[in-house]
Amino acid sequence: MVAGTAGAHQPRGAVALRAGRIAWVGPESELPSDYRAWPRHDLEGRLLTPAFLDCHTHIVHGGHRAREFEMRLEGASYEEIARAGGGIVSTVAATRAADEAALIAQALPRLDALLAEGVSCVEVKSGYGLDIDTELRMLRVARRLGTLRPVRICTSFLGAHAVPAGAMADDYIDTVCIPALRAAHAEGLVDAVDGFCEGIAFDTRQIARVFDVACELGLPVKLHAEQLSHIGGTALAARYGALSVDHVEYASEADAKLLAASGSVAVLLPGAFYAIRETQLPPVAAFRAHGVPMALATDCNPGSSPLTSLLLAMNMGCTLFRLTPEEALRGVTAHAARALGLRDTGIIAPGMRADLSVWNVETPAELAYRFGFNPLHQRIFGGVTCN
Ligand code: DI6
Ligand code: FE
Repeated sequence: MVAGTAGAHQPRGAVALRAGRIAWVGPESELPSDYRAWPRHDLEGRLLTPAFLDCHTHIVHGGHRAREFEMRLEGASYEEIARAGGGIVSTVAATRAADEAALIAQALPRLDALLAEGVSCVEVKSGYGLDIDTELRMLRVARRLGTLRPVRICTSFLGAHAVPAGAMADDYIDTVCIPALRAAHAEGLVDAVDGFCEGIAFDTRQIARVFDVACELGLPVKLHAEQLSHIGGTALAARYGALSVDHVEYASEADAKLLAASGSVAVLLPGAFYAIRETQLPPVAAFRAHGVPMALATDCNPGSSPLTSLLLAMNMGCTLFRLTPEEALRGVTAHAARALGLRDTGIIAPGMRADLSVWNVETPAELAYRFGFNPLHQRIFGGVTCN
């Protein structure tokens, strides 16, 4: 299949797809003669991008937290709600109560909303079980989602997300988190290991104990770090060669240097910044200056970021964090792929998977500039047109 495409003011481009991979890409005028006789799919000048990847989500969870939204409007902060027994642990109760079918039924509309905007790969975290059974059930559900829709799912084990009510953090790490990680890994359910390093969650020493097990199992790590305060999660993650550090509003210039050296991606989550009305901006200028790749994701979760639009995350990344539209586009494609450790997607180049999105726009900037509008024309997943 050959897809002819271009922006309005660009020369027409062409991409040759074979067996689910990109075989050739370049100006249509230079299309090698071998490909000229192939069936052709004319995109009529539409913009073609790599398929988007949402590299940080919690789409598998039970229930919602609209009441907390009201409480925040009445003046309570995200941290106050968490310390009062709301927040993550309240979603834990709803998730434990939901069986596999119920979790799938609740996650599918969220997944479908992402796919409808050109996403073809979604990272899904556990972390609302905080017991062995429920953590494994969440990850099984995440894997199932990948069989129910044309999408690639990457799983992250997030047992170190919150301390369950009545438990002590260190005890929880020993008796639940680490055994759950080992069991989930044995079942092939874990692509990466994540944690929440924060005053209301786990400190660097506790996260390091989980990361040590990840290393022993040969699993890459990533970390929710420096979201609400600066407690050293970024430096810790860099020491473990993390794929990504996520949120990072409170990260410093020194952290940016460490990330550049470790090759970790800074995943910016403007939906959470917006929803909890954070005022500390992530150090975008330092990330740029030191060459830290920046990704953007929805952080879709029922508390701090009930967002199921990666296009809106791009707009917010530009408007709130002052990313350029090009940085936003890289943030949901090449850099998002890197944040997931994927080397076969995120750019349009020979040998890459034929995961592509076709847009009813003329320029890449149009993707980030509108909000509340979906210009997707078509999604191509593994070389197959999905809609
Ligand atoms: N940071 C987040 O933004 C989500 N988890 C985390 O560690 C929030 C999870 C929630 O509020 O339910
Ligand atoms: Fe998160």
